[in-house]
Amino acid sequence: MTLRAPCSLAAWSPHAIATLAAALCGWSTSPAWAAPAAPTASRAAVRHDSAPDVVLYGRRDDVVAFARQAAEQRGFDADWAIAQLAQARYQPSVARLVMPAATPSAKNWAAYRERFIEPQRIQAGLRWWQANEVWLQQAQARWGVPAEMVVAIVGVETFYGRIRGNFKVIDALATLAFDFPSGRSDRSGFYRAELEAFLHWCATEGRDPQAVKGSYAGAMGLPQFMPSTLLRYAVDFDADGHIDLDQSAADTVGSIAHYFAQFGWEQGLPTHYGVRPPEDAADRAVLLAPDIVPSFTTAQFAERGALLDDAGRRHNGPLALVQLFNGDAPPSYVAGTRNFYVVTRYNWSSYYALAVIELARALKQMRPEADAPRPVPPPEPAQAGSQLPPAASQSQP
Ligand SMILES: [Ca+2]
Repeated sequence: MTLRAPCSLAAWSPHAIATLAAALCGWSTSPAWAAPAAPTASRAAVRHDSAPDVVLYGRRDDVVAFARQAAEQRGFDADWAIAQLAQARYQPSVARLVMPAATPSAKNWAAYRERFIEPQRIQAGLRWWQANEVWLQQAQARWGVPAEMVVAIVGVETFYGRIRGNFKVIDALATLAFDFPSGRSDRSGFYRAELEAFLHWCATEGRDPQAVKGSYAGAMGLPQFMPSTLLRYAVDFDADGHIDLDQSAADTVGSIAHYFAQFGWEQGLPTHYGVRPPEDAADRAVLLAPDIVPSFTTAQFAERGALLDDAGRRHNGPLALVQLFNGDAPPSYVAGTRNFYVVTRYNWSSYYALAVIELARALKQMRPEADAPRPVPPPEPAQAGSQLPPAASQSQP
């Protein structure tokens, strides 16, 4: 879940060589790219991906100070944390991926939809649903979140586990925490908090931090939870004593449903309605101003000239006029409810939310009736060596 995408360069500096030597010899250094103690000073240009990918963090002063502070706050062993971070590597490709695209493409809902609502993902989703039906039913009963929504999240996030990201999470988070690239708004504070949460989780679960893989932003497992999200919202749904979002479909199902519930998912409430937006530009601007936050009654929609479908007109509660661009074609519009807003808490994008919702609807429509014999789609051969995620959680429409 969360975050953004690609591009930029810069050269491999002599400082990097110094850092490598320092790391290998165990002394401390503060090269320009790898910058010194003050968090806000830790901005470095993004280096080219052809630069050798071998710079360990070693015993950098700011990293050691971070580890000590994190250990004190979270109650894990400082020496363990220092030793783990000393093995982390700066990853140029992570720094590059966190940059905005050099030439942002026009937002295009139709193209975005096509990428996620397609036969292969639907078939994989139907199989995943059937394989995990018991857990999905239990989660629905407990938190009121429909099975198809949970299945759709896993489908959009990781294509049912095929695309989880192949970065060492500790490398990705250290790179973004200690050497966040210049050229975009600094989010190193966010990643320092995520790195702290990651170490906390590893210490609690007895995980080897060097062995955990995830996205370039540090999102992990089938639901692509960031470490802080994992600590806060993940649940041990199969009650085996561990939260495992990598291997346990049960924990994945429970954690996603719990996350939705915690953000206010309302059982039985539709996610959105059909709507024709106001023809008057000023009225349209008023309804679009709060973006995806449901802020208007059906009466206010009507006063501004927005025409809801029949179900929408019967709705009680606030609505948002959600606009999705289609490149050069006219935009699409939906009237989002509080439940639409809840889906955007998983990834703050209306395009993401509608993709999840429409994949969920397709899965539900394609699913054989519960009491009828079910044809099971044949399993597909396992796909080895997934590379960088075109994953939903890291993509912009
Ligand atoms: Ca478990």
